[in-house]
Amino acid sequence: MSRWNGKKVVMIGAARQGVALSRFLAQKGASVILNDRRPIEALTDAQESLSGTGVELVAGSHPIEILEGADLVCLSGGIPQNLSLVQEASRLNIPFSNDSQIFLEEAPCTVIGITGSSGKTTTTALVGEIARKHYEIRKPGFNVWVGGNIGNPLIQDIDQMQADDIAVVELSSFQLEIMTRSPQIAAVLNLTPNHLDRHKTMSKYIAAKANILTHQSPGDVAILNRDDILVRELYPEVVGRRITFGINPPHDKQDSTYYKRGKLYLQASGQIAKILKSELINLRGTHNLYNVLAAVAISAAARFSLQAIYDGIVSFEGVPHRLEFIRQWGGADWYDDSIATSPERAMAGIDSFEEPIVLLAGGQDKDLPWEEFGKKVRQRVDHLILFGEAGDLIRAVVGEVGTEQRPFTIDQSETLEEAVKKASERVEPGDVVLLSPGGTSFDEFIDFEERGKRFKQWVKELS
Ligand code: UMA
Repeated sequence: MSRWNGKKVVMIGAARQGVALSRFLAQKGASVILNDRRPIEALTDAQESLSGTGVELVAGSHPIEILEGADLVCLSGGIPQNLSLVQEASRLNIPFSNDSQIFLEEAPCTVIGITGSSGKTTTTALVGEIARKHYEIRKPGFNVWVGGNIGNPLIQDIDQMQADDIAVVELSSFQLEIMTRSPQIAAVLNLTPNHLDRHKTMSKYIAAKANILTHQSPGDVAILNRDDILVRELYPEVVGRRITFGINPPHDKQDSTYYKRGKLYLQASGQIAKILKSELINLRGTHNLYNVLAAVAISAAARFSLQAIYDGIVSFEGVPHRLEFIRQWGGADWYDDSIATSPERAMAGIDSFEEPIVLLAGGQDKDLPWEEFGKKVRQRVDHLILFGEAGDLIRAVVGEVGTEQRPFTIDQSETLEEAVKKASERVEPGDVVLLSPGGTSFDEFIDFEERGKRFKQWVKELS
């Protein structure tokens, strides 16, 4: 009999996480109410996918009555803590959980958790690639599971997992916010302002991220960015082994990865191993060099072979919508970096190129500071094309067009589709056209993936 037998669970949010966790809990004997503010007609996918599981769907609002007798309330990533239903559950002292917490409690195998303000998905996918290379040779018959915030909740696969498998999970601050479990191998890639509309203050945001390592045991490993001041503040939280990553070699013999004269190195237990030449990495930009250095450190923590690390990095081509090359048109290279939903990330996108840049920026703001982004645009962007809700805000920060001064032109449009047309008029041979918006997609699209897909489609249609 499972620990869920006879328990009453209220799951809030009926999309990917909510549906996967509801199904899991119902199969284990819990009586589950799945609640969503969307009307029932908008939830046909959830309804179909859960038919026969016994999960009760409550749609259209968040009625307080569903909390009656609840033993546990589970929150999907997109559910804010200030939702009245969540506050009422808190007042009633009903414990909270989510798919990632329950996954960590139930997973039979080692779990690698990866968080940070940016680079999570790329690093998670790259570690997954390295793990697969390692498992092919060293552990045939066992599996590598890659999921979490990257798109697929791994709770749905848990019954197929074996003790010698490994799970690589991307964890967001939304998931970590309420978590009281940490993975055996935990990485914090970087900490910059993000999601402040939800977490309100930077210290609350950092506290949420810190949960990835505060519940570790002495046998566990934490991988931290030693070039990031805010991440370094987490050093005292580490209870097990610490491996750091960063560009310059550390001054001591600490377990670490670093970059020196075009090559990446791993230093572990006082021994130094050359991993590979950086020219073999298929990803652009310094931020991606950090992601690779982090992936090497994580792989060392998981004891993947040096050969697997090398093979995994060399064969890794990146993840869609992250500085993804689309095509050449008008003599320019067009890139989709729709994932850049904060000014910080858009700046990393801009920094990935040496060529003259036509930048498409906008979308919806998350109450984030844009001043640095404004400076970066004035230094590096030749033509700025604004779109969506945040257009006016960004325009105010960048300032007006001056003579002999970047940006040479600023255009503004309502929609991304119009912005693509404007870009096609501005572009000159040798340019890079970059969608690295800095804002979220929710003013115009379901998510950044839909925004990226539509952008690619409109760029491919240019004639
Ligand atoms: N909803 C309500 N009431 C509300 C708000 C939302 O009922 O007040 C409902 C919506 O109607 C919708 C559902 O909640 O039906 C949406 O929940 P969700 O946003 O958690 O959607 P999922 O599809 O389950 O996506 C989540 C993650 N979303 C968020 O964390 C916001 C996905 O991360 C993740 O890939 C997926 O689970 C699988 O694990 C996306 C994301 O944007 C990519 N993450 C943020 C980021 O990376 O910056 C954290």
